[in-house]
Amino acid sequence: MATFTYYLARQRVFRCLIQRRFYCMCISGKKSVNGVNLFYQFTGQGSHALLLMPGALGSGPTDFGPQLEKLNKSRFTVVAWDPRGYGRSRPPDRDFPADFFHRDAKDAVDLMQALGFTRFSLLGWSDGGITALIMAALNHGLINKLVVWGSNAYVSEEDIQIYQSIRDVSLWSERMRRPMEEMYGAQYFRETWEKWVDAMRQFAYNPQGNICTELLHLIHCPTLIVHGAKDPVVPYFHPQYLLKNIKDSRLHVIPDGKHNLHLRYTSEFNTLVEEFLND
Ligand code: TYC
Repeated sequence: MATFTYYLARQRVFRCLIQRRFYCMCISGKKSVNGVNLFYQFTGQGSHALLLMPGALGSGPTDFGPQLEKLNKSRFTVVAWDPRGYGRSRPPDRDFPADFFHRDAKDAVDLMQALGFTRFSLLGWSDGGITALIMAALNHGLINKLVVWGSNAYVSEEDIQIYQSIRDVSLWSERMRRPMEEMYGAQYFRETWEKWVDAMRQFAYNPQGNICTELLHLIHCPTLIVHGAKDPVVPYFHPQYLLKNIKDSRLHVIPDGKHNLHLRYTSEFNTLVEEFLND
């Protein structure tokens, strides 16, 4: 933590507009990790460190505006990162080798260690939650508590059909597509999204569509699984599977929540998470 505090002192704090609606007194920077310059933001000065982990093609500013702005800054030091090839962690362009979730997990651990954190909790959304599950399973001493939502440990036939139905971004609503096109440009976004869908479909060739099921029993930290009952892309059997296979886990369902429940039901989500982390 000392290294990190020293590092902070040398950074410029600025108020940045995120998601067009939220302001965050965030410090941002890039850190060279595993040969890539990873972008991160952080805010708050609490003793409990948190890492916010975005979803597919996501980034700190696009995926976590209300968390960066509103999570309790005296209790938490909140860090958000952009995985390699996403958001402002470019170059490089994103690719999807078979082990890309494990690669993200190692990048995230190494980034937090490079920033001087010796113990922290994880808030992982969707793909970020898959990465967080792997991190928690493989780094016991490092991970304090875990929160995941919209995540899956394997790919089923139903998931494959959902992936296929959203592969063509020209069929997306303007509201969903525009922020991504603004961040990436239309071509990079379209091509990278298609690569992501194809990579997810590859998991179907693993036994039982495995992504990280064999690691779940290694997760020992307290785990909160959140699910939106109206999530159109992640069926309910996924959070149920996580609940059954992670020892110290509990499930909280938000009845009207969809996939982006933390953006839509911010105060319910933030309160739930803060209570779990403070507990
Ligand atoms: N995992 C995606 C993300 O990280 C969301 C998603 C889940 C998309 C399931 C399609 O069938 C799907 N945002």
